[in-house]
Amino acid sequence: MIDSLILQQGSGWRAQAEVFDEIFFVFLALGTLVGTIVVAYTLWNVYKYRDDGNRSDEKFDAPEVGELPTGQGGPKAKKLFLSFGLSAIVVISLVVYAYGILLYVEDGPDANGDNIEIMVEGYQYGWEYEYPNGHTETGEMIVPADTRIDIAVTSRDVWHNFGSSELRIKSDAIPGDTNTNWFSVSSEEVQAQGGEATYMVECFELCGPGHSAMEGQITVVPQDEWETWYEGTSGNSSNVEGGAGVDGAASIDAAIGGASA
Ligand SMILES: [Cu+2]
Repeated sequence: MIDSLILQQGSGWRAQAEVFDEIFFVFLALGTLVGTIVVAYTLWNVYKYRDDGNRSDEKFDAPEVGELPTGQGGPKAKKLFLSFGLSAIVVISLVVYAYGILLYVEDGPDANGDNIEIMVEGYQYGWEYEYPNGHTETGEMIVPADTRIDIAVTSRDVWHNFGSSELRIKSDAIPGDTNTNWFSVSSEEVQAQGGEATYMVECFELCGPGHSAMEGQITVVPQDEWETWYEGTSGNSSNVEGGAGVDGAASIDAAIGGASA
């Protein structure tokens, strides 16, 4: 069963968390490398040009205030252009790399129409999710693994911000406006978390006295389990306590009661 899940489309997709972790690592590694070189070169020059008591002022061609150290094409100019050139190469490479990878985050993986669209509505103080069949859940969003989940985030009262730190997703929830985002959790990850992957949802926009308690949860279950649960949701039934009748759904419904309290 696990093998068939791994072969599902989507298991090869990169999660936003993976992409952002890679960008973070690349910037950290490059920053450390450049920083080490710059500090080492500085220290080497401090040592090389130290005052050892044998100064010869006649040979020293110091730049004056307001003067660019061109050195009339001498070694000073070479160092200046080498330093600018290397910096430009590093910065431009990082811009091109980060922009390319962020385009993937923007568009998301190609789901061939098999994605699931969920409306997320923030309110003081909680989250309500509406599924394509009209079913609504409060507090806990239950989604299948290996599936691209598209969320359309809005608010019914004041400004909120729907986000999950672990999934690295975050969208403004603004009344009268809709912001879209996506996420996908692989079945390997669901298996690794014991058959049900959970991610904390928080409000990231100060929205009133209950803001700090405005939490929710994203629960990712295997696809077949999710389909059984979803078939049991009859369109407009809202927050049926323990009514889904699936093994996984019993704990799911119990959690809803706790999260929306
Ligand atoms: Cu809020």
